[in-house]
Amino acid sequence: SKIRKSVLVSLSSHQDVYLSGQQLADEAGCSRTAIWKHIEELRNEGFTIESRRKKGYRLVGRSDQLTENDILLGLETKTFGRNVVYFDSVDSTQKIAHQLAQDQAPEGTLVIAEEQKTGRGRMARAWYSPSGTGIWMSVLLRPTLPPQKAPQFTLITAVAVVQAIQDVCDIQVEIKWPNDILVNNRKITGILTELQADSEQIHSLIIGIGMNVNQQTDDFPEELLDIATSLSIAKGEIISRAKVVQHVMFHLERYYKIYMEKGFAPIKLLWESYALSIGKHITARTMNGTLTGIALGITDEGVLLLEDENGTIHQIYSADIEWSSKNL
Ligand code: BTX
Repeated sequence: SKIRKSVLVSLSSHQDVYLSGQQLADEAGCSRTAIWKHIEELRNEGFTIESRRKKGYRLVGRSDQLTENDILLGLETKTFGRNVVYFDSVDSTQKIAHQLAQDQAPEGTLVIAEEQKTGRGRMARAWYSPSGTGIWMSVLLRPTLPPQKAPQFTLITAVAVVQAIQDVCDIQVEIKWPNDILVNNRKITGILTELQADSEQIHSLIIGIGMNVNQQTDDFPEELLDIATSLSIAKGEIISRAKVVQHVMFHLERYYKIYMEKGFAPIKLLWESYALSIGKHITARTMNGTLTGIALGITDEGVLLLEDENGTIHQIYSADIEWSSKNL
């Protein structure tokens, strides 16, 4: 409910002081009696809210944490997310997962943090990963495959994330090739696939997933205001992060199995059904320059096909995509 969300937002942004029932009621636009009921409801949902006579209410803690127990309780996978390595704060879960890969950690190991100090995106870009509101995690896989297959895992992960979001939030999301998941044209999730490999074989694959979950509009820094959004903004409710993690693990494990048994074709079909860019006029900025044309689809390898004005079809392995004004 809107009131409950308002109460929670007020309490969570003033965790060091008590807020009176009247203050909360004013902010939520309801009566003090209603506030009292919503506080009870929040307690039932697992929030620890202290109340003091004449002082008011204070949020002490919340059950929506991402520790090993929070993730394991309700997890329906065989291996994915069964070995959880949790941090309150870390530089980057990718970095930790790379180390764990070297240390023979089992496949499906999940590294997750409340906060990343230096979360990263592709090409050394920064990924904003504040405490308490998002999901910042890396999954370790060890597929017996040549390294050329690695980019497909970004697409497999995207399909798994889309299905997890649909399960938990039931909202419309779209994939933008290769690694963004969008809601209302704003980025809600970014995926970063990295690998340790020799020329013939992948040793380990580290899939980084950054999901904006409970941020409100005010929580994003200026430069992200127009490009980022969160599940909570889209849905209008506070979302359980642990539940989202569990569903992502579930679908990722499922699609990984399908992929290893049947190849990329079944995933490709699903991916294309969620993709935003197919059939559109796009601009692709690659390391070797900029191309414009129609996005035809992806190949069986997960490579983007772009047809330029002369009818030449280009294979694009890595790029940033923008819609051209020609679509309008
Ligand atoms: P990317 O290079 O496609 O996108 C990075 C760009 O996205 C940034 O330059 C910025 O414009 C924008 N951005 C930064 N932070 C956010 C955010 N929170 N929400 C929306 N947009 C944002 C995408 O890279 C891949 C990101 C993977 C992040 C995960 S988190 C767990 C793991 N650990 C780690 O260090 N990275 C991965």
